Amino acid sequence: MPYELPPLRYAVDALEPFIDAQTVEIHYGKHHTTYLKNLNAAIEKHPELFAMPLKEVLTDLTKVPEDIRLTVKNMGGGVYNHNVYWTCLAPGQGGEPIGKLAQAINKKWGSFEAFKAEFEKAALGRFGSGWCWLSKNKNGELVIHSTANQDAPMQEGLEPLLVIDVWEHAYYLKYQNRRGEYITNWWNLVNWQEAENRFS
Ligand code: MN3
Repeated sequence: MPYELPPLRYAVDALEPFIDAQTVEIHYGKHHTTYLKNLNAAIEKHPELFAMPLKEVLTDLTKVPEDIRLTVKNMGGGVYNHNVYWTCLAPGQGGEPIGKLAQAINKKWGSFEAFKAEFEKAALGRFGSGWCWLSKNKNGELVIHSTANQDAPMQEGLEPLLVIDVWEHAYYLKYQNRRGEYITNWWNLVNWQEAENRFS
């Protein structure tokens, strides 16, 4: 069975005014959907891979036959990373981290404000297209890091908790070159419950 696109948990205009409806429509309906279409088309050549969860495929790409490995890395990462991105957003959210994750953030960075500043720096500093993540390493410690293109945290041995897409297609219609303003507004949509669930 080919991989499927998880439905959006909210309406395309639900993230307004921070992320506009047209951006969500194109980002989810065209970009994300196209990654999925291209991933499925590649895996059709080795359909036994469909039996594995996508996350597992991306965690160990050596299991993927060489003729489709690069396509699976790029297109599969495009699908997986966006799956995480949409669930990390929710209308009427934002505010501060909760639960065990809040404790871990305070322990590592001293305060939510200090964490935010470092996360924003990493998101702004990603040159070109990519993603900025809060992830957990194998020792359960929190890490802020960014990945290029459609690389996924699992390829660095990390477990993703929270992500912002900093490809221009994620913000250009509303913010043009103002990535910093998009990042500032993105905090208003962060689904901390989702991040806490992933952490615990
Ligand atoms: Mn994107």
